[in-house]
Amino acid sequence: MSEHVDVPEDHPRYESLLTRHRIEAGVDRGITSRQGLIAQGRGEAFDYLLGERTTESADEAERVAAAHLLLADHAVLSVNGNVAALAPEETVTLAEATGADIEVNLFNRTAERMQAIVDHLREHGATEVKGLAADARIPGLSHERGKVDADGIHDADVVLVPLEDGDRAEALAAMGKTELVVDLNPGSRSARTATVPIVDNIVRALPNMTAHARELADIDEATLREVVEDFDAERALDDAEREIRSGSFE
Ligand code: PTJ
Repeated sequence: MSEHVDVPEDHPRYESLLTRHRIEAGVDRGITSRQGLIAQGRGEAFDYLLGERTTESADEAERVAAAHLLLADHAVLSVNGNVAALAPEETVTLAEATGADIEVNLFNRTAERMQAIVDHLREHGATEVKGLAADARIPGLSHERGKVDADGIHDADVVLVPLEDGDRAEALAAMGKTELVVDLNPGSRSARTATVPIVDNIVRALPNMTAHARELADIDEATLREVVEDFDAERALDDAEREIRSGSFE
């Protein structure tokens, strides 16, 4: 088990250390896979290079993603073991603010981990969590990795896929879905496949998307469509790469 460690609030890496402890606790509770620790390390490296903040460009992408969720016929927030450990409450709050469904969708799927994540999300306020039915498939993906709910991700027109692996992001895009990807690596296949790549930490991206969704909630549909259509994914990725190259590091 991970030992309890008090992180001093004045530590320069305070947020980052707290995030690490949440992932560790996720592994201990059977929510996060051990590979999730490696994914977290990779994400941290990019976050460090980005200055551990939401850039102006990422903020714009989060606003556009919020507009997509509000415009969707059926939006689904996909949750894996890392997202469940890092931001369960923030996921539930975004779902409530946008009317989206929540579905657990794992790369390393086991029945135990699926159930542990569903229970964890319920403990954090989710009323309905999809993913256990697994009565449909993402075409082109091997058995366990391709399992989804027929009335969830399979049916959705807009899917938020945070920290996704490249294969699945590509397979979902091939199904014609509008894909909103949160990934700190602007060079990853998932980010490059996305309709809206959000190069930001999931712990900052979700609350910021909720804030944007609340602000956009009363805006007319034509204006929301303008927000979505004005977005340039290629430019967002270029902006992130530029931020990484020009960063000043502590
Ligand atoms: O819980 P499972 O079984 O579905 O497995 C989830 C992981 C994350 C292990 C699986 O999807 C995986 O192996 O993903 P990858 O291929 O390592 O990709 C994860 C991506 O997320 C990488 O590009 C990381 O830079 C990025 N990332 C990691 N932590 C964060 C992040 N992006 C945003 N916020 C983070 N906190």
